[in-house]
Amino acid sequence: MKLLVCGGAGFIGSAFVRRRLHQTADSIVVLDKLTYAGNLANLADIERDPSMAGRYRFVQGDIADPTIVVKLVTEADVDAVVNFAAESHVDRSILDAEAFLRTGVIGVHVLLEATRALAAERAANGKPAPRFLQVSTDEVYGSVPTGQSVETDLLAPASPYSAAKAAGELLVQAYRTTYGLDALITRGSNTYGPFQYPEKVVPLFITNALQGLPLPLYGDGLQRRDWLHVDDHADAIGAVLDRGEPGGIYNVPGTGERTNVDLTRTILAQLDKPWSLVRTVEDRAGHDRRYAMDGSRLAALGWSHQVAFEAGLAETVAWYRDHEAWWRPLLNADWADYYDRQYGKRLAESVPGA
Ligand code: NAD
Ligand code: TDX
Repeated sequence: MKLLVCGGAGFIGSAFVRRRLHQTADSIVVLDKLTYAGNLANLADIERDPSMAGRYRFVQGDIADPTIVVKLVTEADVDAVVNFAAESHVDRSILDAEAFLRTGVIGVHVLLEATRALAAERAANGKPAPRFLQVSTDEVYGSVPTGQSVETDLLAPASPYSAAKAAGELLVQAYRTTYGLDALITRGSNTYGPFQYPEKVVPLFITNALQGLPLPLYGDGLQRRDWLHVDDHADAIGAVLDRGEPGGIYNVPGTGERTNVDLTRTILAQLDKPWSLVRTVEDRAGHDRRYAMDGSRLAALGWSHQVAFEAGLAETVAWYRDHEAWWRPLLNADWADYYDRQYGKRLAESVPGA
């Protein structure tokens, strides 16, 4: 297949591109705006590998820019568009939501329009319809006090981030219903692994601990997340792209729930660092207590987890320990500004972690 992968220079997108080029004969164009979270270093190993480099091309651009999107979707006659592009950090959406809506709603609309035009062209030429896969999140369900979310549940997003993701999804579903677009959605769980920008809790706590800096744990730390290794997430998206029912929505669960306190203890133990680094700080506004999803629809496509949580986390901790050259340059002036806005007051008012 000939794929357009939007947001392919980010954490999960780059894993998808790497694994897809390894596992298939696909050719891939990556369209990425290279926001603070996009990083060409995430794709450097592909450019160095002759078995993959010839089937890969990078284009810098915005999914909300119709000129570039029409060129890469409609004129390039792709077989599928896989959209990872988004502003992806809940805390930043609470500080300022505008970019989340621009990319998550307008950007998704631009991609859908270009894919709709391509579908019409292909239908006129008797060619198969292009697929559209929107990478979404468990956060669209909102907090789930008990049980597990199934794909038919109502959406109840709580943060500006998850509201933008839900809005993008609803637009995708509307294009499926109104125009018959072959559009799919995956809802992935909290993802961890190498190449994750250090704002998210796993890389933040690892890199802070490595530097002897405090670990800011929000509220009581008893919020629960179901952790999914990035390679498993990437392969699940591949399985849905290859074998998903037209119009299908698929949960991608992790391997088991953990509280943030448990997660923090495991990270510290793997780094041989003391609990005294942990600071209890003011909670995230609107903080979802728990996410949990049922994965039987995806399992029916033949996908299963390959990475157990403890092994995956140990490998991730080791990766950050060995790849300071990757993360250190990310801690620049923009990072310092964000860190101060997000954690300055919180840390000044913090107490030792319970
Ligand atoms: P990320 O922030 O690491 O990467 C996002 C990428 O999108 C970056 O490379 C960025 O430059 C690019 N991008 C942002 N706006 C763009 C635009 N307007 N045009 C083109 N490119 C743009 O995010 P991630 O963690 O890899 O997440 C990827 C996707 O998966 C997102 O849609 C996110 O909502 C979803 N998701 C993430 C998780 C998780 O735990 N990280 C879990 C479930 C779903
Ligand atoms: O400094 C912190 N302290 C803390 O206690 C940070 C950054 C987070 N946390 C807590 C908040 C959450 O309960 O850790 C948990 C995980 O936080 P994040 O890493 O920010 O992830 P989350 O908000 O759960 O969202 C993630 O999973 C779903 C991704 O960022 C989203 O893109 C994805 O959709």
